[in-house]
Amino acid sequence: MRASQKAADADIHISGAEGLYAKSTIGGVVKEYSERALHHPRGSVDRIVITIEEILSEVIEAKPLAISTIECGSQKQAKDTALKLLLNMGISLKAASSAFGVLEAKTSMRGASVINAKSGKRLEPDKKRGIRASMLGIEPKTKAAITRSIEKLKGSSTTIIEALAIASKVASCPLIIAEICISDDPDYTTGYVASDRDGYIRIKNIKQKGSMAGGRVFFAKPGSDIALIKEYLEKIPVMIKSTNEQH
Ligand code: PML
Ligand code: MG
Repeated sequence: MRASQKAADADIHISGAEGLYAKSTIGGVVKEYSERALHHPRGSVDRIVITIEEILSEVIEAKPLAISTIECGSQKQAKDTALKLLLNMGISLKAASSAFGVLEAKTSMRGASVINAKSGKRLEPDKKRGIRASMLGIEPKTKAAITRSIEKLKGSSTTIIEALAIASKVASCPLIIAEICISDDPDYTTGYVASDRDGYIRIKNIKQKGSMAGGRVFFAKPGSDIALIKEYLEKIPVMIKSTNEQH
């Protein structure tokens, strides 16, 4: 689903969501997605596009990243924490600064920016749209187990689970080293840094309440072919599923 609001120069992205679902559940999902778009904290929408597509190709499985949370008292502390984590994951200072530039820009993108983890150069072919991690779902038992495990966390469990599913697919892409996300919802101030090695690390207070800025940045291994990254993230179906040891 993608929903937007017309504006003088370009449409403003309001809401987006995706999933892999059993055919029998489609009616309920369409209702849920349209209602989400119609009552979104980013503003009113005048266009909602819902695409329903049968998956015929093989669905790959990927494990959900382990969740941890870092409490930060201020935006500065949260940004410093995110930066430290990224540097520790092998992201250069130049690339991390380039990412913060994208995440703090006034207009947020529908998709994510992909940045070379060393040079900091943006790689996505369409800089306005970005690359949207799509064709991903979370297997119902895994979703139920994660929902139970995050009950005590303050935050919307739907938001956390959907973000975790995206981060887990992104981390399963061999050409991506790490991701940083700051929600573009004005009332949601928790962001995250994620990687296959370190898991899904939530960072509290990474933005000021009321800000419409935010988005996602994926850091690519230097020398990666952006066409392969785009193909994997947008076209290859991935179901997030726990292994038995994770339950
Ligand atoms: C979004 O708005 O889609 C991003 C949500 C980030 C969720 C962070 C968390 O609370 O785990
Ligand atoms: Mg959002």
